Amino acid sequence: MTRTFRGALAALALAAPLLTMTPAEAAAPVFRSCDALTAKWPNGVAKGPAAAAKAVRDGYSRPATTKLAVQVYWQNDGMLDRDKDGTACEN
Ligand SMILES: [Ca+2]
Repeated sequence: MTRTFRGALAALALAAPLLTMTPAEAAAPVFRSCDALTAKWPNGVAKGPAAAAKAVRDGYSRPATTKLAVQVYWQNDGMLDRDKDGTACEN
């Protein structure tokens, strides 16, 4: 019983990264700085339309919300969305 449980846990641990990362997310580029990100998306990237609207209300230019831009947001949010308002590299 215990042995089976450990085996199940090990299998789950191996499968977990596959469940949380889709190939599309894995392909979203990582940017080391906002200078690098805004070279491609001058107004930054938002996690979705609501976050983009908030950025505009806050006085920024509208950030990108294309599918790739949203993936880039989630790929880089820890580093580049320091105020955690849903837009990385707003300006
Ligand atoms: Ca932000």
